[in-house]
Amino acid sequence: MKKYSILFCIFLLGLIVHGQSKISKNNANNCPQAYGPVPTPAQLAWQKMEMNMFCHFGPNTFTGLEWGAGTEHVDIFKPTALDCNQWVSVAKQGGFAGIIITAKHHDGFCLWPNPMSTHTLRESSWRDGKGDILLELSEACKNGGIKFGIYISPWDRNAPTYGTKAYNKVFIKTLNHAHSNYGEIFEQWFDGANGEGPNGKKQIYDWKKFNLQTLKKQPNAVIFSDIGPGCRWVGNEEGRSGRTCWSRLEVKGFGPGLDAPSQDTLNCGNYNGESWVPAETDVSIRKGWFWRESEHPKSLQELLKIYYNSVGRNSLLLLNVPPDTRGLIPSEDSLRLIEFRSSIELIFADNLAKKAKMIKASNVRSCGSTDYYKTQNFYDPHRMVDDDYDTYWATDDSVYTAWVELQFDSLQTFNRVMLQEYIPLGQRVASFSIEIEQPNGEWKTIAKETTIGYKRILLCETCTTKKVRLMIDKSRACAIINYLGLFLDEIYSE
Ligand code: FUL
Repeated sequence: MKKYSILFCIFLLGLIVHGQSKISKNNANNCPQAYGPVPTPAQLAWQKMEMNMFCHFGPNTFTGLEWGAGTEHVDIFKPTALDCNQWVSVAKQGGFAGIIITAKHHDGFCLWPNPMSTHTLRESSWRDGKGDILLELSEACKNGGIKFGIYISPWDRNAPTYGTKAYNKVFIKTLNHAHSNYGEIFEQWFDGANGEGPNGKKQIYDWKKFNLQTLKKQPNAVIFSDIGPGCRWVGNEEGRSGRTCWSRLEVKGFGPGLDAPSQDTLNCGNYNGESWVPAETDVSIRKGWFWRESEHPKSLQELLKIYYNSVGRNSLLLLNVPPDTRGLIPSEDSLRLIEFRSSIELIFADNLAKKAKMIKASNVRSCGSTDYYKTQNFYDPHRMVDDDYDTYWATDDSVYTAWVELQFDSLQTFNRVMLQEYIPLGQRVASFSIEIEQPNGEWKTIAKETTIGYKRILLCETCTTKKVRLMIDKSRACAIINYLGLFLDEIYSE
């Protein structure tokens, strides 16, 4: 009996030791654990796209209206030289990773032969009713190696069933059709707008079913609405994300449209939001969303400001570039986009932080394993200046306040600081600042901000120094920073 008890004890001990070695093997590098809500793989891939192009195109392109009435004759839509490959080539030259097209705007006109509507390209005389812009654009995107997304307005001023329960079914079938025939859709855009007014038709949208239907056919689609679930409206159409911008949002009790949180909340997110719903900044390159002969693209300076206020503030930029009545993007817009892209490339070509002869930190997370990067710690602050997204400087679990100091051999001149938090593990930093050493040896704070998130670009005075510090003044869990850049922008001036 005693012999069996001893054997049993040895067996139990074996199980425990085996379990422990498994745990330490799984976390040999003492990886930080996720904090709060985190992005799904689709949301992360979406955030990394950084800039996408929006194309508002439809009857309004021909009438000059912003909101069509839904009574426009189908033959009004008659592009003379449509070429979706041209849109894709403009998008690529402008540095956009995807295109989102208004497949159906508020006037209800469908840019594809939607079987649920009689107000589509099929009923028009354009190309003898055989036209399908979703098909042409999705193929052009595929061939050009960029992603394809669609905007479908729930508000429909043409659908006879709008304002009745039956409309939700029509809308779900509309989604089903658009999501089944054009390959992978990276983003589904649900506009919350409804201009029916007090005496207009009232539609109670079944958002839950709209989302479920979308994910049924397009499981990787990021769903945009005022409150997500994939990404949220930034709260304005001026191209401005909040200076404080959490990717977290409190969605319980809220809905898109009239039930949305305040525009300020959408702009900044919620400190304690239970869901990961990052901000998307939608803004037009021209005054209106649809092309009009009388309007022209924004200046390079205006576009750079939008870039800094969106991509530079933890938001994705969705820039609307509307095709004209030919079905082409005018050359004044495409030339502006080429300037825009090359300016961004020039500004961020040379990360001065890489030249630092020493980068030291007040705390570096301890790492059990030495075999990965051989001599250096896995979480060493140098990880912030390598080009690997998945390596980072991290502090120990109990450390919420820390600093990193870069020391250079020679004086460096910069006026932009770029930072990235490793968001696959959540958003943590709530307050940080940048300091430089002055010629008299004293330190000076040149920026004091709150959130970082996926990407933060600070615009500061032009500084020349040999020492720069990033101060994490408050992190909500151990700090995890995967990028630090110092740049000199000689193009944009505020
Ligand atoms: C708004 C719409 O009403 C505008 O026409 C435009 O489509 C913009 C992107 O969203 O809510």
